[in-house]
Amino acid sequence: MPGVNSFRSTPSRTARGAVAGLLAAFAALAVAELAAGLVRPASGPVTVVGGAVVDGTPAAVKDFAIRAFGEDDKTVLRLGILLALGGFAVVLGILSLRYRRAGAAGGVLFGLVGAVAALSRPDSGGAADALPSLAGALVGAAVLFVLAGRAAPAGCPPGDGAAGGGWSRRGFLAAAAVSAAAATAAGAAGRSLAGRRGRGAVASRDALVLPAPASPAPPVPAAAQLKVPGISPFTTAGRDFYRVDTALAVPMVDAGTWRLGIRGEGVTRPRDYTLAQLLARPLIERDITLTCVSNEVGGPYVGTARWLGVPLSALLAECGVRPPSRGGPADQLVARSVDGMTLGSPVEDVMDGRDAMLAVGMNGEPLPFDHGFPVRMLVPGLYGYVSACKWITGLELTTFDGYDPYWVTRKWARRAPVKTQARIDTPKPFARPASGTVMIAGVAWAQHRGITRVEVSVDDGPWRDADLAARGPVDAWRQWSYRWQAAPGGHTITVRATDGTGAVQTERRARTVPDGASGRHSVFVTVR
Ligand SMILES: Nc1nc2c(c(=O)[nH]1)N[C@H]1C(S)=C(S)[C@@H](COP(=O)(O)O)O[C@H]1N2
Ligand SMILES: [Mo]
Repeated sequence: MPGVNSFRSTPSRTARGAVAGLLAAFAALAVAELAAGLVRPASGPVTVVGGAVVDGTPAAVKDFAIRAFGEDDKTVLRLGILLALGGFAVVLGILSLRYRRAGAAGGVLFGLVGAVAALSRPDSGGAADALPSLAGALVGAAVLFVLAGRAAPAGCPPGDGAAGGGWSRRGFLAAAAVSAAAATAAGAAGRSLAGRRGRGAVASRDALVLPAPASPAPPVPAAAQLKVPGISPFTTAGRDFYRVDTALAVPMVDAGTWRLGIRGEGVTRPRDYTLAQLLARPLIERDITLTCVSNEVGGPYVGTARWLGVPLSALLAECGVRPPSRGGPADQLVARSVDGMTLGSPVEDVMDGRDAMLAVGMNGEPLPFDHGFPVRMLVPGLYGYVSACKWITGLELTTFDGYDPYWVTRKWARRAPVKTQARIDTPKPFARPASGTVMIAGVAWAQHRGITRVEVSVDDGPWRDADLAARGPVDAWRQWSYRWQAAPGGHTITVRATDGTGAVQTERRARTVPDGASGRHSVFVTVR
């Protein structure tokens, strides 16, 4: 019979349970990190669960996340997972004071969730990927079992409860300290292991010497770069270049062991290329603007770089590929990345003479890891999600009827040429410029069609021609500016572009899903 010391939940007792739960979760994550360092860094539980969340998130929510958190979306997701895990750990810890075995079993259950997520990742390295989650869960469960035993007061009711364990402040604190210290050490060891793995990739990038292009970028006239403060520079620096991908852990690919396979329908000579083989081919260098389909009207997910790469059309032709217009059986080119991402482009576009390429260089350097080292694909005129595969490792010729790549299974359009857009870079929304001459300026893009005109309207007044910067490459954006005589008061500035086909940018507003935002960018300012 329980005596005077029958089960009581006191604040300090609850706190001990919570601490036990959190320490167990910490130990689990640390051990998992260590195991992931040994197995494969991307198989860690937070990464795989995060990846599963990313893949399972509906397009609209993902789009919202990109909009709300921008490039911090991955940090926010990681934090969210850790917070959720922490919350469950606290609950499990408190529960385990009374139901010690059930608490430990709950911990193992979490490990199973991680293991399932790991095995279902498209880049899963096989059964071994489940190890980090399982090892972490087992250790976490053991830590919880021990700590819960020491956290529960002596004389608790027997049974599934804290039988055998007894509350001793010193015993609990000692066990807690030991587990925290061991977990910290395991976590640090895991990180250093993961870092060491990445080191081969870093070294291979450091050692890479980019060949000179056989076809250098046509010179961009100095007058293509306007000297208006606040305007986006013609060339976007690598560190300022937007990044959009689903990779929670940036793939660290060793250029020395990297291969690109080309196979599929109509590929009469399937081949695997090493990086050295690609670099030995005649390379082209081009200024190309890349845009994300998730870019809102006026949004930041667009940038221009000087890319160095292998012409893709010739490479495909070498493998026997013919575009549909010349009788080829495949109309979709599916690119696959080392992390299992798939992106599909029209074969016709890739082979129609535009500068579609497998890029190896960005602004004079090997690709940054964030932007796809060692090789990524680019097709001027198409949104990134249907063309710009980073960390590419395979090209498969197939049909649009036969295969839906990653984003298409998530409600994005199969085909997505970039929509003509103009953006006001300056003045910024809600700026308060002084009255008089105000420079309005920005960029406009319609990759592969080019920009022939940009017009500005103030307060829905008549459209007035903006000054276009000198004509640069047809695949890059074009700067524009407009000298505005501003009178005091609130004003709405709107801009629209006309592309090389003569089409004026539509005023019809469309959301980013399914094939890119449309409408015109407006900025409200208050002139002083
Ligand atoms: N492997 C891989 N490649 C990818 C993606 C991705 O998630 N994974 N995202 C695509 C999208 S949606 C865009 S807009 C571009 C962005 O390229 P950037 O990050 O270099 O700007 O990469 C594309 N290539
Ligand atoms: Mo994108």
